[in-house]
Amino acid sequence: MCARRVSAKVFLCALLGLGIAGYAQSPSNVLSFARVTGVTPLSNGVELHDGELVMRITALRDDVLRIRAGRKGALPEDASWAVLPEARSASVAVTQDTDAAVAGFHTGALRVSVSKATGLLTLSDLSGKVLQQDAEPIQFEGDRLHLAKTMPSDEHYFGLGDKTGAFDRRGQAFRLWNTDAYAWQESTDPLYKSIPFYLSYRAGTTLGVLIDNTWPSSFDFGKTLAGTVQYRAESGPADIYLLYGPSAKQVLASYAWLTGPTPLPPLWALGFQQSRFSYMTQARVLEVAGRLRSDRIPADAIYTDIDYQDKNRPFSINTTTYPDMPGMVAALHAEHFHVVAITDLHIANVHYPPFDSGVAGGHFVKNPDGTLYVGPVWPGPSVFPDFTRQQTRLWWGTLYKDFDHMGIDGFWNDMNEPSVFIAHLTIPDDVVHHIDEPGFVTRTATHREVHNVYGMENSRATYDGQLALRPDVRPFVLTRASYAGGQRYAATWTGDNSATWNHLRLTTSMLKNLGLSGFSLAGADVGGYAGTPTTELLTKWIEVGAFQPIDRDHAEKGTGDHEPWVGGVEQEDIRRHFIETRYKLLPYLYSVMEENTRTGLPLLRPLFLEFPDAAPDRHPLDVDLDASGEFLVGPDILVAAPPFFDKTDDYDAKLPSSGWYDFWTGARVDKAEGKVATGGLQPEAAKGPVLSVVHLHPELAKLPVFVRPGAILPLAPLMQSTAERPQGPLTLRVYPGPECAGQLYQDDGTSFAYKHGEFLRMKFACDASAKDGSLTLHIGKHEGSYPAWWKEIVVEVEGVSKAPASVTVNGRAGKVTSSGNAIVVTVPDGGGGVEVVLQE
Ligand code: MIG
Repeated sequence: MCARRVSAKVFLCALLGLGIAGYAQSPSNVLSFARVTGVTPLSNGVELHDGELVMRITALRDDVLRIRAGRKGALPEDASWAVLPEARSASVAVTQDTDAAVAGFHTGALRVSVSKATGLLTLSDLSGKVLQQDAEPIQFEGDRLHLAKTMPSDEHYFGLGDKTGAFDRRGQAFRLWNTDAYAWQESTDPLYKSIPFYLSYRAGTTLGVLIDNTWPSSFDFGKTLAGTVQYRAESGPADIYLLYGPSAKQVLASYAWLTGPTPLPPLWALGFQQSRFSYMTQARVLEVAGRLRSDRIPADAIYTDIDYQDKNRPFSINTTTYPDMPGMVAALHAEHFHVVAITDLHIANVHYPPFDSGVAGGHFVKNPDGTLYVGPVWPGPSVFPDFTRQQTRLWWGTLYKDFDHMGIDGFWNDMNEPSVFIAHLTIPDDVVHHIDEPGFVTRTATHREVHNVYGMENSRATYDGQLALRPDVRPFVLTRASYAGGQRYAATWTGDNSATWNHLRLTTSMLKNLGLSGFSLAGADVGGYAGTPTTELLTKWIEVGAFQPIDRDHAEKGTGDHEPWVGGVEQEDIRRHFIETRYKLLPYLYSVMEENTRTGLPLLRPLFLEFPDAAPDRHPLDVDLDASGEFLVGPDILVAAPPFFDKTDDYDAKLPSSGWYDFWTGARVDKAEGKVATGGLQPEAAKGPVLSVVHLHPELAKLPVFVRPGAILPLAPLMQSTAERPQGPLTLRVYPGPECAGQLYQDDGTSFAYKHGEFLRMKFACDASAKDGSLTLHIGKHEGSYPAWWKEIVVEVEGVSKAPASVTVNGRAGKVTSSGNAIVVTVPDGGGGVEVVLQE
């Protein structure tokens, strides 16, 4: 028999951690995998036994392991909502390492060993560096699961989606239970999403951990029990994936391999989006859209919230206030707006087509006694689709037919935790769902089991429904609730934030953690949802939002207006400038999003992702207070917002290497003082500490933004929407420095033609290493068949004060002008590649 090690400490934590009242499991019900009594080598891993407990550890790749464990000699079902079947079934051969003391194996990258005497698992790299160490063996308490890992004092934890609080999860604890957390605050938990994936990061070495279990669960990073990371699930499988870096970038790439990347979004989704709960009439929608155009605020999307519907019934229209929705959509399209309509998942419990067809198809979840479950939401008594059934998702997709015919471009899936207006806030635990799904054993499941994956399957049904209705158009879905892997179907936002300075600050860590959890397309309501922002707050929020992936201005019913003109012309001018900057940067932003589909690297990045070596001890710079307001936009742009927006004190931003440039002026930033330095074509090599510090003074109209030395940024002429074809040249801003390179990706922005070669890809590189003081810029040839909008490229070499002696373009003399801190050369680009040589 196996030893049953129950620490009273850990047991008590179970009660506290999940807050289950009346929990009185007898300790005799506790089974720990506390010694190894049997070892079965497998070609791709090992299977271990401890009495009735079984644990199988396999290698999907050399750097990705999976651990499954179960009771009664049985492994959990091999099925997943999160992990792609092709990843789950991947396998590599391993070398067995089992000896008298340990059972285990190694791959080309990892070694796993389980102590035969204690059952404790150690994961290390091949040099022996420990990546994860069990503090307690895997433990089952009845149906409950408990894991405990040691917590080195220099280890940091990131991920778990948009959980709020400090960016680093260390010292914090979280519950996974999707919750409509209206007006949540910094300490609120749980929130809307459950993404059981985190990165443990220690001096540049990263391990990703996905625990694929949809039941109510909790992660505790040393809050309850110092020095121990604990995971608990109330039930469900022990099904764990370990993703080795060592770089965080590699872990994110592996996570995208495991759970699927974010599909390439339509270009317009990266434009400015305007929303409110609600524009009460069609006339008001058109008025707001018209004002955006007449005030020349670039914008791409406008949202209709629940009041466009008849009695808040999803898939209906209030024809009194929205008398001609098709006409409205057509008018908005003519003005180059895309329209996103909300379509909540709850269906009114009255006879109307979605209800009647849903009942006929058996698509709504039922009470244990077989009657329809009816709960109150916005339409009043409502019924709830059984989204874990493939047939139900297909039916849900057909509900969009009329809106699709009308030309509505995107759909917003709100309330899908799901939210129900009862004290329990959601569907009761015992309501019966079905899992009826290729790859799963067909069975019923309680709401409690599928709750955390319900919103993701709602957004999946919407996404697939769009694809079925318009196979040639990239869908856009915005979801509030989700689960690991949900990035395959929808963009997301952080729910009902508040119009306060603190909430603007929180967007940075929430969006960083979402990006580290697979969700690159994420935003926070610009201006804050609950409450009315002050003029200054709205201005600053629009400035920061312009650099965040989804840039959507949104507000709650009953609050003052949030649109960019609110507060007067002077404020509007500031805000316009930032939104215009976003539009000029769209070629860069879109190229990063395309890269994301291949690499899993998010658009909004923490500093440590790109600069793991910035601090001498290799701790993640983002955890330092004076860098906590900073974030990267793609690999090259750093937004250095202050740690606290409402403090007007000067602050010292940390730049994670030396030789950065000011994005706004092109000037090089002196690493010591923050003074502007200009120089020749070949910036001096970095001296002294790698990190540089810039002294900054907060100003309402300004947001400090810096560019990495060695970046080449592609910019477009200003447009009022992405539907315009840019008029004028492509601009390449060259920031001389080490590893100087850039890229550009373009396509039609809406269809899947890029999959058949209709894209345009270009690579850029610059070299300032020649001894003669020259700088050479290589503009790559056009790859792919999508035509460029430009015939000329304006090359701006930043941070250069004196005009070069000569310029050649493909070997012929060219003309150069200087402008501010840059020198400018205009070159023709016929697609065959250009070489520009600037000679001092
Ligand atoms: O109970 O549709 O988070 O963005 O405007 C509120 C109305 C329901 C909550 C969403 C919010 C949306 C609002 N919804």
